[in-house]
Amino acid sequence: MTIQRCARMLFLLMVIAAAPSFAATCESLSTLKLPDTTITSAQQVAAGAFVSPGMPLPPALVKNIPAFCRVQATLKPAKDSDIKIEVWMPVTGWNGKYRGQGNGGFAGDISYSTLAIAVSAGYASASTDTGHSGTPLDASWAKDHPDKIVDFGWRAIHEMTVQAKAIIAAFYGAGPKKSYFSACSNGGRQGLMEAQRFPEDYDGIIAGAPANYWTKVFATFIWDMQAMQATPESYIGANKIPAIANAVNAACDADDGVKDGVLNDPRECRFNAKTLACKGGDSHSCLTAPQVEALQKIYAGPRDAKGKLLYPGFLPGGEAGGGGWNTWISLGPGKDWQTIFATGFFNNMISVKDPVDLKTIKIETAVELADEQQAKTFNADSPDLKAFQARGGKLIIYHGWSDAALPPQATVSYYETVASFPGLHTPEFMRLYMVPGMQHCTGGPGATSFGQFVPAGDPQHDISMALEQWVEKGLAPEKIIATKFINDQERSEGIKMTRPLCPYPTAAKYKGSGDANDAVNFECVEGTAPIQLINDPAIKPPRALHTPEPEYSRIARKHGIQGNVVLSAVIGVDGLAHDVEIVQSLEPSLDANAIEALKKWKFAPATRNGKPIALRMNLELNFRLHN
Ligand SMILES: [Ca+2]
Repeated sequence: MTIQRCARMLFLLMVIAAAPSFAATCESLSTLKLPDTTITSAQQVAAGAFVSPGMPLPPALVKNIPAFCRVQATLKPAKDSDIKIEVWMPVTGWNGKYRGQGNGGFAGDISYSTLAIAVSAGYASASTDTGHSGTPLDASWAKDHPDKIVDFGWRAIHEMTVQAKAIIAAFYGAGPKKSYFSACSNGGRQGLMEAQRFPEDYDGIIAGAPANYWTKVFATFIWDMQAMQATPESYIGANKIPAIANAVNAACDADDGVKDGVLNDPRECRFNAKTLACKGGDSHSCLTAPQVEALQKIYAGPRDAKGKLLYPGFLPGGEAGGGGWNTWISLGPGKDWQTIFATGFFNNMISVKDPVDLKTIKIETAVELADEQQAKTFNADSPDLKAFQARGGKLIIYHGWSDAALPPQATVSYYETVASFPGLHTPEFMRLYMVPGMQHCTGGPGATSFGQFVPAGDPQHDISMALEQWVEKGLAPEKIIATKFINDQERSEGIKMTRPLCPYPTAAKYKGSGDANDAVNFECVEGTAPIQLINDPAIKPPRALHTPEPEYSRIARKHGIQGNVVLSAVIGVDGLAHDVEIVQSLEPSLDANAIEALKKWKFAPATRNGKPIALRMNLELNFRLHN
């Protein structure tokens, strides 16, 4: 072989080796074969020329959209599946990343606005209707369609992600280097579902106000509806909301050091609904006795016949305004969104022999029915994020303290269950930001813009950029600066205030001097409010089988020290105590002896739905001197 021929061969080989990086044309993707997938259209859309088939997009948003390849496909992973997806890919300037979009409420639509924002910023992106067509408030499609319920519950987002990555790889000749998911509400639940069930799908996930204890959330809606409709006089209409908001602020606003209409941590607020009781006749500025009772129940949260808490209630603060109680709780009997969601879920996704009356069903029965039939499909409450942690995934959760749709304390509880799960090191891969004065996902009296929907420019102000910096550069997010605009609809009018969002368990505290509208005058300090952990009736606590007593120390005996040491420990599936920590100390030598004794204890481990699980719990060891 001559040298020349050899060189030619080498050149040919190089061309062949380089072939996979040759991009396909957009139109040629219509013949792409993927499992359970029919590509219905693949067309290039010129810059600024996209016309939304649904609600028109704001012209300013459309103008920014670059030329992109629009792929529409229908996925059919199960017999009755009909999952529509769209994948949008910028023709030039792709940043090498993929962004999956989520859905609020009962979904039912492709989210064109979020796709537009993503491609405008250089991402390839995908959105799905999750397998049915309808408004986010409509669940009628679900009746007698178990496959479609599963698609909506978890399958559609996963299938969308897998097929979108394949389509991206076919178009550009290489798949995405990094994949991200960011969504709120039901979308937050979708994000946690991905982290728990399909940890390989995303490198970074933002789960906003997650509806991840789905079945319990819907039972909570029923509880509120029953509280509001207990008697014809119980319903608290929108006309009374300003009075409640004012009374709450009068009682608690100043407690955090700044009178700004925002409660930094509403768990600290001891607002008594009775202070609003009408003294003379009924008026907009007071509550009747049945209304006081309704308000107390909504704060207290759903409880069984014995008074045991089934799920955290809603918190005082941020009631006023369009995204607050007016929409979710007080829009009118049968009209408020909590009632609409509860009715949609129970009428269409729960099957019962005899029709149930949601106005009278026992709340524990509602929880039981929902758990039995739909917990497996909908609840994204597993704290076991070991696979997600191991693959280097990063998770950021946020939740507004003034959320009137999904009780914020449930998200704190979820964070705590993950933080105490054996084998997980949450600082490495998870952050929670509780947002003071934020209603559902956005809006409210607090500083509520931090890049969760509209890009905010830099990782210090933009939660998505903070996540990407964490994934790509290993720089973990600390505080994030949130902004309150003078007019949240028209940002060009200027900034009203900035506030830090602090990584839980820290919270923002005013330093005591300086402009309270400037984030620099706040610091992140450890919060002190008690945590309300969710009771899961499916969990049976560990049972102690063998409990050798702790030894007295000579010094403690000499000084006659008696009392209790409280320890916190994870009782593993092996029936032994791990990660033992002191919760309440008595005396150093006795503390040490208590830990030693506990390590010898043997337990029947906790179970969840009959399967052994590890569970962190508090244990009390007594030291009593006998004569
Ligand atoms: Ca305040």
